[in-house]
Amino acid sequence: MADEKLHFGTCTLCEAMCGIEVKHDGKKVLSIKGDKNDPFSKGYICPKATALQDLYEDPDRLRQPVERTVDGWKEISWPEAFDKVAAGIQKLQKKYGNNSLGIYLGNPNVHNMGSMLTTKHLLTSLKSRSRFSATSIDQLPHHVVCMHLFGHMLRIPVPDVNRTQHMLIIGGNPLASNGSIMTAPNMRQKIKDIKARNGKVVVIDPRRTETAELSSEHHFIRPATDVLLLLAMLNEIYQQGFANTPSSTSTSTSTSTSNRAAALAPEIDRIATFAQDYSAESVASITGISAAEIKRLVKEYCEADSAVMYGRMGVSVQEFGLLSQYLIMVMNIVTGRLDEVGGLMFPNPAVDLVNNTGPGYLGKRFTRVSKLPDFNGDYPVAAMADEMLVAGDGQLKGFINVAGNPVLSTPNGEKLDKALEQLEFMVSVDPMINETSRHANIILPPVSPLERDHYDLTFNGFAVHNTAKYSPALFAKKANEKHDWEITLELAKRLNKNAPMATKIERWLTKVLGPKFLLGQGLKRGPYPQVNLKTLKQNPHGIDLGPLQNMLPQGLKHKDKKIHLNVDFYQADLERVKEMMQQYNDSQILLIGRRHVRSNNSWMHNSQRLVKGKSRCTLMLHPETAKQQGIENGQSVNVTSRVGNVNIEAEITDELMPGVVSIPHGWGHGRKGIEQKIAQANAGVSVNDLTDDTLIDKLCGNAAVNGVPVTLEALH
Ligand SMILES: Nc1nc2c(c(=O)[nH]1)N[C@H]1C(S)=C(S)[C@@H](COP(=O)(O)OP(=O)(O)OC[C@H]3O[C@@H](n4cnc5c(=O)[nH]c(N)nc54)[C@H](O)[C@@H]3O)O[C@H]1N2
Ligand SMILES: Nc1nc2c(c(=O)[nH]1)N[C@H]1C(S)=C(S)[C@@H](COP(=O)(O)OP(=O)(O)OC[C@H]3O[C@@H](n4cnc5c(=O)[nH]c(N)nc54)[C@H](O)[C@@H]3O)O[C@H]1N2
Ligand code: SF4
Ligand SMILES: [Mo]
Repeated sequence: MADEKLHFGTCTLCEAMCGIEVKHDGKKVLSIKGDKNDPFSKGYICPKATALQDLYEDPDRLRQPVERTVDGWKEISWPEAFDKVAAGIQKLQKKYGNNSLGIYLGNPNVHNMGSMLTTKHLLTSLKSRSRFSATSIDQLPHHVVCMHLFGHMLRIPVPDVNRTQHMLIIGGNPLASNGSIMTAPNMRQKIKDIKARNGKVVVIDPRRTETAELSSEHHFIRPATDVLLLLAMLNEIYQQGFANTPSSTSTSTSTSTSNRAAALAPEIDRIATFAQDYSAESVASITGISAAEIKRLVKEYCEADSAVMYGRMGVSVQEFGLLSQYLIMVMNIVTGRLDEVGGLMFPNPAVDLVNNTGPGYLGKRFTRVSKLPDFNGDYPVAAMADEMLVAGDGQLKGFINVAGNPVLSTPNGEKLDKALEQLEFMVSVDPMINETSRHANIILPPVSPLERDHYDLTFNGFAVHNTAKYSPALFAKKANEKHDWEITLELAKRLNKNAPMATKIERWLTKVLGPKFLLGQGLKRGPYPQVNLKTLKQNPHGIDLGPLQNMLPQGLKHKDKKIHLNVDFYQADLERVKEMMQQYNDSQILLIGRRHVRSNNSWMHNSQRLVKGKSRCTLMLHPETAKQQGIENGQSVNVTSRVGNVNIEAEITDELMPGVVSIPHGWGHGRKGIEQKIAQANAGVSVNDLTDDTLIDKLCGNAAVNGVPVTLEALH
């Protein structure tokens, strides 16, 4: 057809950064396919990419601000909405103080170029320390470990999956998630490639996942006991003489002669005794992995030509998430796998956030009620409801929620639901009326992904191959619609009239020129002279910047260019491990989460093409566990935890380890007042009505949503 056109862009839904080729007629999407010429994703997309069209067309998506009134939601104009929001915030802060306004930044912020470049203005203008984000139910441990060791929270190494011979995946399911803190489209092919070059992929997971099925080997692990396995593995590395560190090489049986990373770590010798109390035998029964298997895992990992150990959500969001991620990093270092081809390597993105942001800090301040540490100015989400509900000086009375749905996505969602209901003033910057935004007085809706310019500022920093790609918006937004960055800048302007002149100029320039102006500046400061807005526009499929390169020691951000192992800080947490081991109750049934390739956290369930078919919000459990509990397949089960209970259909499968049950997160659209017809018709229940806001990793405040004790009761 004559008026068919092609547009090239990047899918912003998950971390994989897949290139897309959109056929359109200028107004409507005709088809969405993978862009074969994208040097990074090479044509790969998952089923969610086509749902970008559904987000654009969704009749339930708000196009204009709405205000909650006694007669329901009323559309109001943008100027009126901004006036009311600014007045509401100012009134509240005048009455109760600046910190009485809480702010939550949800995950889609980091997938949105405009938000990434302008949110700082909103945060400054709000003058509140009561900040929260999804980081503290996610990758917080990665940030803390990398801040300590390498000197910056974003200097995070990723598996060099394209070249490794041995990959150990602990608590990650990239076949469903498409990878995380490892931007790597088409992990199915990458795992097949590792196996095809006689390499090995080993998965440690309480569920035999899609990834485990494809891998060379899978081991069930009892949820939230990874720290014990990891300690035993570290101990075994030394016991078997595989530690390849400067002072141990002379006695080591390892064939490698130099370990550049370990040589940069002054405290490396202290690691030799770090895990000495944890033999493979001592952890076998609790973890469910035999001592012989632990020893073999270590031997094969250490003997491989190249190898990488990678831990993700399953390990991060549990009670020992931080110590576990530390142990994973330390093992990569002592075995000589850090900053080596086929090991754990540092990406070198064209816009280098590491050199443009602060290094991060842990525990400058603590939450008022539960005394949990902040990280880089963000308090843990697990503390959010208490800060709203517990009366006293500093109590949160108002809330601004930007691109988040914490009622479904944070622990003890039911409690947060109630907390939001009693606030004096709430604003949501969100395109949907959902479980969280339904509590807002005013909702400010941004446009959908196909209507925005995009350059991935976040995930190029975690990519397993260096590339750069910019795409202008496919469709221009309508006159009455706004971008996230426009909403942010307008609020900042109204709330911070006395900002310094430099801030005012930057806000004004961004408003006039758009965030791509800031992107251009970022590229100019970046490491690749050949990458700028002009060359990116000339290369709509993206520019290939080559495989990951060595970055040590120059990539280290500590002034002394050393790796700071911070042994004392992590060693102190072993007390907690000891206690856990002594009190361990192996008869408890433990709850874990799961992801599905057709779902995306809590917000893609209003797309018919993604939710169609059998309900995926089921309680998975092993036949043995089902039998013990008198539960039959398809039966409704009441699942109860310390904080709540849900009724959910049983799906009996030997994919799960006995004694473990799994419910996916992000469902539970059956609450009143939600306006997403397809999601409501496929409501499911929220696993976060069971997860416990007091179950946290005390070392950093990260939520522990894996390994939650529950009881089951079959309903008749
Ligand atoms: N039990 C359990 N809980 C979990 C997890 C788990 O594994 N188990 N995973 C956790 C993880 S890793 C994460 S990242 C969090 C996610 O939790 P959140 O960060 O709270 O994100 P979502 O629940 O996905 O909600 C995203 C919201 O943003 C809106 N939105 C989408 N795009 C945009 C946009 O461009 N602009 C704006 N303004 N809004 C937008 C959507 O409509 C939706 O309301 O959940 C966490 N919660
Ligand atoms: N399709 C889809 N893709 C997504 C998302 C989505 O919701 N849907 N969300 C995106 C986001 S925000 C993120 S952060 C990433 C997450 O990316 P991943 O971390 O790869 O995602 P999960 O599927 O949560 O993988 C966690 C795995 O840990 C296992 N696990 C649970 N408890 C334990 C435990 O105690 N020990 C061990 N060893 N394993 C355990 C689970 O069974 C699961 O297989 O995915 C991103 N991509
Ligand atoms: S894998 Fe992620 S980035 Fe790629 S198409 Fe699917 S949702 Fe989009
Ligand atoms: Mo996440």
